[in-house]
Amino acid sequence: MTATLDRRSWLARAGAAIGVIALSACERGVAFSERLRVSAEALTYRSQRLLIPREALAPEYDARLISPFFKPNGSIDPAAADYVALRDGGFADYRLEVTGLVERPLSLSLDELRARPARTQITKHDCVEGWTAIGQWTGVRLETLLDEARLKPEARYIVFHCYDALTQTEDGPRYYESIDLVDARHPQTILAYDMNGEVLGVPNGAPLRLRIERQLGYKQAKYIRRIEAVESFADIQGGKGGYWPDRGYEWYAGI
Ligand SMILES: Nc1nc2c(c(=O)[nH]1)N[C@H]1C(S)=C(S)[C@@H](COP(=O)(O)O)O[C@H]1N2
Ligand SMILES: [Mo]
Repeated sequence: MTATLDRRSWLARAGAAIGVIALSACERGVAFSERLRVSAEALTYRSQRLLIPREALAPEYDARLISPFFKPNGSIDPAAADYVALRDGGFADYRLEVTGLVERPLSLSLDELRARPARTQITKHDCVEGWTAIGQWTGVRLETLLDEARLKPEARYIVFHCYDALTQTEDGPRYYESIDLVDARHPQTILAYDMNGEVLGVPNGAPLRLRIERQLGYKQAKYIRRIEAVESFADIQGGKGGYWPDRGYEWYAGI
């Protein structure tokens, strides 16, 4: 690749990052100028990170650096009736469905998920709002489940369908997100059921949430109901691959 091309792609990515900043909507309560300042400081760093190979690991931290408070953000207490019923039953009836372009669809209880090899990682969460928090996550690697379900060759993206809806009912559009197979198979991409050594609480996405450590906070789908392997996400909700991407955010939110 020539230097000119490198520079051009850097500018395109920087432009995309600015787009994200300008359109940020999950930043209620923070003055726009403050967001711009905070985000501008992050921009140089973020642009450099974008040049790192996508397979590279995100930094992991010492347990002493775990944030005393990990701010729950976005939905923090879903009110959809199906979620409330599961929560009231201590998630005993919860099943993670793995569907779509797979040879062998899965339906797994939390005990079954916990019986699989677990990965623990201490990483930094980075929300477009301008705050970060370091947390410890334990869960099953997404790749483990995809290999069990056996992806069909046409599968290109993994979609995460969540329980929560902005309207707080089952009828409204529910949160969803999607990632490609490079991120899906990344060693740090896990479905987490524990946070900081304890069972994941409702505010942070119980009973199961995604950790995908090379992307921004809004990609970290909480309250996962179903995982679907697809060839394209054009026909899902707004067609942009995620709740916030449908509302102007970048689909690829690399950090
Ligand atoms: N299902 C669902 N997942 C979600 C959200 C949400 O509202 N609903 N908010 C996103 C945003 S913007 C952020 S910053 C993180 C917040 O995760 P936390 O609550 O553990 O801090 O979750 C992301 N995942
Ligand atoms: Mo966020």
